[in-house]
Amino acid sequence: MKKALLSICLVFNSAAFAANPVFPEVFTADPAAMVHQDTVYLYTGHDVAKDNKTFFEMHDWLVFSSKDMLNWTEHGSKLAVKDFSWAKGDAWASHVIEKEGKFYWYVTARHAKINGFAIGVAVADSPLGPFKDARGTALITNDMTTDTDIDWDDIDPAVFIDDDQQAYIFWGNSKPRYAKLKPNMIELDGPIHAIDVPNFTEALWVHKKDKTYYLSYASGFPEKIAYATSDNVKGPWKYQGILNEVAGNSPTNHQAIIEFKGKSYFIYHTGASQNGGGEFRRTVAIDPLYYNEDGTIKRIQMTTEGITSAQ
Ligand code: FUB
Repeated sequence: MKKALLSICLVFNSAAFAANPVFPEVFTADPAAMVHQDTVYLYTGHDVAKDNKTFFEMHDWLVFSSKDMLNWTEHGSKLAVKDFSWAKGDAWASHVIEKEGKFYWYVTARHAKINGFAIGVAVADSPLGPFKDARGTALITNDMTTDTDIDWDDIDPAVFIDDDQQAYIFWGNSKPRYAKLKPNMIELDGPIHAIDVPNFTEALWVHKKDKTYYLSYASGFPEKIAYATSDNVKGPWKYQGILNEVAGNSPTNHQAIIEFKGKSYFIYHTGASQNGGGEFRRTVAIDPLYYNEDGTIKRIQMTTEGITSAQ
């Protein structure tokens, strides 16, 4: 009996937990994660609204890294709106990707001279920077997309590099869009295309597993994360339904999906922090993501416990 009790304790102690929210001391939103070598780099927005009744207040982006998804190192703020001379505020969702040893950080910010939101890109030689504006101008501005009445339709960049090394940038609010990127990663290469998926709001993310391309996005409002699949990065996309329900206490959501050391992860934000969380005071959470045998994805189960090493 004594022996049995001891072995139960050992098993319990060997399962390390990374509870949600992952970083309880700092309000983080709009996660974008990248695996580089043996490390996960997590890039997030940074909610600094003093109370939860006004609107987003976001000035910079933060970086975290981990070698096991359980223990995280905080690297602090590595890019800010003030690093882009053409921008005047609102450090909204971003995305980082590596190509040929350079790290490109695509960001959303409000343009200082052209009405509306815009997308810019910074570049660095390391995933931790230092990052510098790669162009000195925005890559995408609101006047390049004139098919909506809103001025926040050019937000939430997500970049995907296909097996043939062609890079694509996806983005949008209300209207999902994509365009090819030139090999230099800092210029569009050709026209902007529309994407046909139902009930799209924002927060596109593209990933590939085996031969299937997955396009996930925030749907409706309050937002649920939905997804679609295709055998081509350019579509057409087959709608596959809801991947994640409305997250606690937050009408927005924004996901990153990665595979690391053979396991898949769903990284998102909620307003559920019991330390003053809410719509404009969000925190990043991580839960496991599981595929079905037919390649569809099981509905995410949002938890307080988060992931364990025994996942
Ligand atoms: O964080 C500001 C905006 O809210 C993001 O750009 C959207 O994806 C939503 O999360």
